[in-house]
Amino acid sequence: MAKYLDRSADKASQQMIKQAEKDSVQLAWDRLEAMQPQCGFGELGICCKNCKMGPCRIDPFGEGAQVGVCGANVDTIVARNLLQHIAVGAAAHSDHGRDVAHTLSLVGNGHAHDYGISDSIKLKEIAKIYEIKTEGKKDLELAREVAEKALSEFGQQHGELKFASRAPEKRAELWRKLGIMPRGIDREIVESLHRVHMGVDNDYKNIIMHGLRCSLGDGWGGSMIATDLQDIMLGSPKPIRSKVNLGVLKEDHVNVVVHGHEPTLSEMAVKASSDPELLELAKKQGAKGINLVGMCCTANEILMRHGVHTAGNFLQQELAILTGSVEVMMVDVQCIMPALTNLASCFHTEVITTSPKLKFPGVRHIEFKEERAYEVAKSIIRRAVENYKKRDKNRVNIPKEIMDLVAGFTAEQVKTILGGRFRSTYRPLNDAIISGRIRGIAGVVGCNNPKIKHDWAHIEMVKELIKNDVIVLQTGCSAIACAKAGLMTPEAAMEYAGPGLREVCETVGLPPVLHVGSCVDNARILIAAAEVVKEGGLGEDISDLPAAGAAPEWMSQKAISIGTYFMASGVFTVFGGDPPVLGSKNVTDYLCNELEGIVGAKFAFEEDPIKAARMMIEHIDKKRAALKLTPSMRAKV
Ligand code: SF4
Ligand code: MSK
Repeated sequence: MAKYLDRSADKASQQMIKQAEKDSVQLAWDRLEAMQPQCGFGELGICCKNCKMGPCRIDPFGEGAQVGVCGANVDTIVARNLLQHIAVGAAAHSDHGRDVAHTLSLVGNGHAHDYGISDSIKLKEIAKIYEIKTEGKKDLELAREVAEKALSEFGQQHGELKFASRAPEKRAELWRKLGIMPRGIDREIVESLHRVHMGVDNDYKNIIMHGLRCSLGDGWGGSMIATDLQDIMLGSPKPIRSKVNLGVLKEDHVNVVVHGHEPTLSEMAVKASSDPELLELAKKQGAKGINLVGMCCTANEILMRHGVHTAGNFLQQELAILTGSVEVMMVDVQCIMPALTNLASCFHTEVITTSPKLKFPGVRHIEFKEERAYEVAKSIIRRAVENYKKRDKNRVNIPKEIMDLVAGFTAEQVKTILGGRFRSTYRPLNDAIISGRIRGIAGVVGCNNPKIKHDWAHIEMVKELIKNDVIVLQTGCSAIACAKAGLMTPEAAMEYAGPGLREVCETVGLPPVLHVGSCVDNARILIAAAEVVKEGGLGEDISDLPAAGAAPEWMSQKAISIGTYFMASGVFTVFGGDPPVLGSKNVTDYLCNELEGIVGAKFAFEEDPIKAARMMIEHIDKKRAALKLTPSMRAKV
């Protein structure tokens, strides 16, 4: 098969990969090929470079060294490496949450005039969870107090994270009993780094249990703070129609791609892209207008709130530049390939960094300041407009592929859509699950990875799930993959869903696959699961639910943290590629078997997306049987 067909399931991406081959431009897939053979020790997680007595590596065939210079065995080394990944992922999400809380604090104190309070109902709800009195208080005063409380949870040393109280009581009690209730967000991350220092934690089970605690501080802490405080400031999403894939780039417009994760600046960039002064300037440059589109999770944020078009997911960031039509790619943090600037230098595209946490040598940096957010956004869009005249029109090659989707499904919105505006409730969802029209719920999330055909595993897995009446909630690049495949429209239910799910979708006009948002918005999935438990009739804990999670094309440390907090919250979770733990039989067995008896959920590793989907469905059926529910309309997979 031609390389470009093998590398991506997405037609627009195939076209650009073919173009790259013709132009001898290196992409992630080529760099992966050049990297072969990849280090087998690293793949298995059995190398350690935590101190200068090493690097040490364990012989997987049992003939050479079986312990590091310090005596650490394979179980310790593998578990420590895993904990390090979880800590890094949790840190990335949580630092995002911290920045959002900081912005809300500036808003409350009157120092960030470009933002305001967009959802005062949610502000009050969150204040209540933080046990802040709301009566007689103005929004800004409340915002100040909520922000302070949220910020204090990062450095909190004792007690429990407040948002963990949103989990079912039985789950919270289990976390307490196991000693894994997160105390403070930063505290669990720092303790993870302490434990992996040379000569600290040697017990692989003890190390992994702290990994669970650290990840819970992400899911029920940092990520949840990011999601909820963003909703308060920028608005809570509602179902919204939009378009996705590289075809959203426009030949006759100034194209600005915003890429990364944090929505604070991109929110202002959306506004600046319709600034009359800049539109006038764009016309003077010969462009018909300014076309701002998103990439990766920044895309998901502005899609959910404003319906801004999405150009693509992780493996399409280079492909967008290759179209020759991008004036500026504005990046914030996370999942920004260092390869971008080299590629951009072959075109007129300017990459602009905006966070002090992410710079490229020699690349223009326009630093984001919350206090003058709109001014910063405007200056970046202005640069894009001015760059339009440098575009080489002969090199413009924009794929035609474009797909409709509906996004904006939060835990609150699903409740309203199903229960009606005056009686928001999960009852109809629970009843549909109990009656078997909906067999179960799956969260399918995570990245792309050039080791797996781009988008293919997401699409195949999700199609298999909905065909079997499992409703799917999605975030991140996984959501973008399935949106491009046309799975996120109400009409998709007719074509792809099983009879039970189709009936439910048709009744309420819901797509069978719901776009729930960005990576931090996996917190919305946790809240939805907790709400379903609270509604009653499906057990007392998240682990009782006929539900499962998956990250079929994962690559980042954040995906490991997400998978871990899904599992620690009681959700059976399948990873599409093996996390680097297979070098230790004990660690693998602990994660994939023993933990089920401890936290009511475990991991599984399965690269074949159909097999993985069937494992999820089997698990869902097992939970249905335990709840003594009628078999679903499709009893057999
Ligand atoms: Fe080797 Fe132990 Fe140092 Fe790791 S901590 S590099 S296993 S000596
Ligand atoms: S952007 S973490 S590649 S989902 Fe959230 Fe996509 Fe994974 Fe980054």
